Amino acid sequence: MRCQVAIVGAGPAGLVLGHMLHLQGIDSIIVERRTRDYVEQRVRAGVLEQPSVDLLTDLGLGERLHDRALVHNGFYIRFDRETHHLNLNSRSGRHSYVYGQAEVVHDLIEARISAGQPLIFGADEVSVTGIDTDRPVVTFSDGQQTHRIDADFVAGCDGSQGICRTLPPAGALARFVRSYPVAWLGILAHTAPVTAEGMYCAHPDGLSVHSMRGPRITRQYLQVPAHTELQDWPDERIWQELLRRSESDDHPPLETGEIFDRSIALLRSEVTAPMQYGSLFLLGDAAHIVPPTGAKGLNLALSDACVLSHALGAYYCTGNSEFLDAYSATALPRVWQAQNFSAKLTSVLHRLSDDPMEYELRRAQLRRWASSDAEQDALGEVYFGLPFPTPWRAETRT
Ligand code: RFL
Ligand code: PHB
Repeated sequence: MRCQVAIVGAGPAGLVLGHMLHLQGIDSIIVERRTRDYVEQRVRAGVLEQPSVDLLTDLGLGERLHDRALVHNGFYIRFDRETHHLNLNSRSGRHSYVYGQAEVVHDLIEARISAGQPLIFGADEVSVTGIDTDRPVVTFSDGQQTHRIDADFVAGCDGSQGICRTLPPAGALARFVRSYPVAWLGILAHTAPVTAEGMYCAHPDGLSVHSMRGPRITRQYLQVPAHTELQDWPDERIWQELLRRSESDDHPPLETGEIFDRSIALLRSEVTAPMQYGSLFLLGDAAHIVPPTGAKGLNLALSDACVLSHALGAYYCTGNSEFLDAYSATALPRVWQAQNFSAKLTSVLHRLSDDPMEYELRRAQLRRWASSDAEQDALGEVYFGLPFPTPWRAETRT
């Protein structure tokens, strides 16, 4: 097989990139190691920024999204048993949108298939060679025979556990890493949300997050120690802890009910720089990981795809590789803004140490967020999403 861009991984980064390339007449093959069902049912993110929704709408993928997404003006924080709504859009008029990652992935797979574009699920033994040449090769097995894809470029969209991030020689890319001593235990439950928009409860014993996917489906998280086992958390214990951390004097207690999905994810920040090497480009979680606090990961995957698809568009349209060379330099500043935002939210909302001074400093910041319009505007600017960097498109439009 031969294509211009071989894409490894059919998560949000790979699927959006594939779709944007198709719209520009650039052919790609997406190779995914999991099955379609697995990819479409994986429970993960849920909060989309305004630029992500604008992009998906521009790409013709807005119909189901606008029909089903919950449109939010901000979020709630709860501490000292009091609930505060942070209205983050009072000046900007922008929003966040609650729409499950599984839905985004479903819409993108449908679009790919109806456009007749190649998308290979269940690929085994995926390997990539020749990234230091202009003839990289992706091979994979379908269980019976090995297939070979010759491409001009490889897009590594295979997430934080994938192979692409390990391909460049040792020392070629720098890695910035911060691990946190905590994880999020996440559940989906058949219960009604306790507040109209998502809520972070900064309890002295640790964070609980109360988000939603619909009028009768909640997505909730508990801060737990990093090496927690799911088997130590039967439903009763999960509800007891969610109830305890979210107790308040101004709202009724949480509704409890059937839990139908549960998982644990470690909190971690990581950035690979530059996000490219030879003919390999890294996108999304393959290039960087943010802790889930602030809901940035999926949105960053979309902004990377946007930057790379425009750079590839410029290359195939004009033969000019200047924007491809600048891919990492263009994408990284937004990645660091998201890292900064997620790190700040993580440190204020979680209990990360037993130091009483630390707790008082966190409370002081929570009070600022709850009481200051200026603080809420500043939070909203990043929470609703900084603009996607698209230098080539901007230039050609003027
Ligand atoms: P993905 O989604 O991990 O997709 C990578 C794909 O590559 C496949 N793959 C391979 N394919 C072929 N060959 C190989 N060798 C392969 N190795 C792997 C995988 O099967 C998979 O299909 O990466 P991508 O596309 O970069 O997307 C990133 C997002 O998934 C991630 O950042 C978000 O889920 C993070 N995140 C959130 N982001 C948000 O923007 N808003 C949120 O509200 C939000 N909440 C969350 C989150 C992540 C969480 N967890 C579970 C880490 C909440 C949680 C709890
Ligand atoms: C979610 O709804 O999954 C969610 C909400 C808030 C976050 C992260 C994830 O900070």
